[in-house]
Amino acid sequence: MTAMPKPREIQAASRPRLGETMVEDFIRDGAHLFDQPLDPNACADLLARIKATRDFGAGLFLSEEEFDADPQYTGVNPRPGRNLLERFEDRLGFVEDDPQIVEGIGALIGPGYEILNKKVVCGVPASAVPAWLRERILGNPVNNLGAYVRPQFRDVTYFYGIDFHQDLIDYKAREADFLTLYIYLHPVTHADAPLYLLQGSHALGGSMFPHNLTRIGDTDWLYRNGEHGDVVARQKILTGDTGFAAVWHACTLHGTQPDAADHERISLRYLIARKHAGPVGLERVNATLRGPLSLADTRKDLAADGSAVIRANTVNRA
Ligand SMILES: O=C(O)CCC(=O)C(=O)O
Repeated sequence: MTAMPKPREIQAASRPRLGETMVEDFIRDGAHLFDQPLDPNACADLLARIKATRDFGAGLFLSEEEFDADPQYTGVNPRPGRNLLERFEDRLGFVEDDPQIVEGIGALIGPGYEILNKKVVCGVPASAVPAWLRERILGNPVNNLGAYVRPQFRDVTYFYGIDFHQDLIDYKAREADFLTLYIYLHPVTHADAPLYLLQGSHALGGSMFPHNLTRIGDTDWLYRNGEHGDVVARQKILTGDTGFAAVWHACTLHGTQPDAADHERISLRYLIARKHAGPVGLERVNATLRGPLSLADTRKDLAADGSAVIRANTVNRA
């Protein structure tokens, strides 16, 4: 006689598989927010180790004179050989081996995926940013502070807010074959520079930064991508607890406001690319996009030396 399924088994069998849910979420929203946090103890342990490496205060920054003596706007992000996460490689299993991450990402881009990039991202509070620097960067769309940080601390990316952008921005001429995985290592409230995600914005494909966005309600934005049309994208503010994890499409608009708390916000950011040659969920997602999958030019806000030439910011008005 066949054994009767137990109630928990019936529940599990009737629940859509995570991979399928993620593909559906990507088609609709361009993102998936994981239900279960990653191991909070492992997050707290990693956070303590990161914080022990430096004081995330004003001492991070060059003086104005030091900066002006030799301004360097490019090559100031973490890179192989200068990336704090390289020291903690053996502590990242709670992310990279987490069953929901492995299953979900595998469903979207297939097994054997490649980590293109992983790093610590810090939202710097206003109290830590020197007054001269706050004045200089006021209103800039991309306040990646790497240029102003002392070289020995450039193993982390520091933001004082970044306007709505696509992660495709850093990958000229590359197809949107990768995902971003973003993890909070501590609780993130409205004051801690949470991610602002524009759900559904991926639908217009790749688009040059800065983006054409008009606020049309409390949470909605009208987003236009030239000849590729427009879409109403809903703003979702990603507040969350320790271990909160989200993954989004390379064309999904997102950004942060400056950290309004009196302490830094520390997160992990992974870019994960497809390697699998067979069919993957992302192909179904990309088949629904109305715009290009790659861009010859991704941004027009910078001069040749990497300094900002456009001073406008949308997310700060959100
Ligand atoms: O962590 C942040 O404040 C912004 C991160 C982000 O949007 C990015 O790195 O693309």
